[in-house]
Amino acid sequence: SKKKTWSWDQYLDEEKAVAAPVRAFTEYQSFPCNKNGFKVGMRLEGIDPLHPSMFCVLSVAEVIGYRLRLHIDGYSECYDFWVNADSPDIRPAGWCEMTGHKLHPPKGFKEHEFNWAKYQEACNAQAAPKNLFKTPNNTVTASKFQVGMKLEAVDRKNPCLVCVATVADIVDNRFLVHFDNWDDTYDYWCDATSPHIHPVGWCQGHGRPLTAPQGHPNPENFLWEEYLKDTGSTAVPSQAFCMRASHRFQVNMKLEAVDRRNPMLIRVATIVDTEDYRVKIHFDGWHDKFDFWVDSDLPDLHPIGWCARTGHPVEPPLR
Ligand code: MLZ
Repeated sequence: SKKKTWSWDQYLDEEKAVAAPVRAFTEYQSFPCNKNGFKVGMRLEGIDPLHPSMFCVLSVAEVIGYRLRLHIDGYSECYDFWVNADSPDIRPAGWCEMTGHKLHPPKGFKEHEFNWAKYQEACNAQAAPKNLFKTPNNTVTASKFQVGMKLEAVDRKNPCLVCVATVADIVDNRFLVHFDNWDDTYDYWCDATSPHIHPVGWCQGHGRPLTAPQGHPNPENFLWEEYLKDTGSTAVPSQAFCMRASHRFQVNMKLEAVDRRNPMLIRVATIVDTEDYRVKIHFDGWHDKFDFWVDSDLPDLHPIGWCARTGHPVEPPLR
């Protein structure tokens, strides 16, 4: 018997459902305009998702459609992760040296003994050509965010906390938010339009508690004025913040979403709840207990037809 191929058109028809409109998606979620040119074995540099302050030596372990599984050289495969081919988190070999970033070498190498040319020769591997990487299109206007400046930021691992934070790094139009006296596992990259960041004094102005730096001698009575003086730092100017408008997704809209328990899979999904900057994702046919909230601009959400267009399998609803 011939297996009928699953189709979005037929499914939307049967379910009397609507697709999330393409205009609701960001550039990094929508249909790409180039092909994924990365090949298995190519080497590159990129952000370690578990340590966002670190740029590591990576190799392409798998390519499916517009996505890549990346391996952190010298470390266990359990740290492999998936990105889209246009991810701003990946850079060509030599980028760290060129931009004054520290490159975390493969396990077994000392920091200063790593050399790309020698490493490629030793691995008999090719560096991913520069033209495969997305080039930042926005002519980077001098941002008012500068390294070392302080701000108040949502701890995205503990989203009810707004904490004392510092701009720790800047690349193109994005900067790294680091929480004072915490390790880098809470760090995240964002831009000036992020809803998670606020100027110094925002908590006080909004009657919300501000979490002081870890180990602060008097966390209940944290005073910015004193802290800025003690740390010899300045606040990010409040005009630097320009929070984006809320998203345009609505409940019941259908889309394609990466399964975060098995991130090589993209599933047919529905938006089941919304907040201004977040959506709750449900995988069609699966139990509600697997539903989860994500930022609406997560690059793992795509319009219907994205998989078909980019040559990626899509997991149809469970029946
Ligand atoms: N319960 C956690 C909270 C950490 C908050 C860090 N914020 C940057 C802990 O104490 O480890």
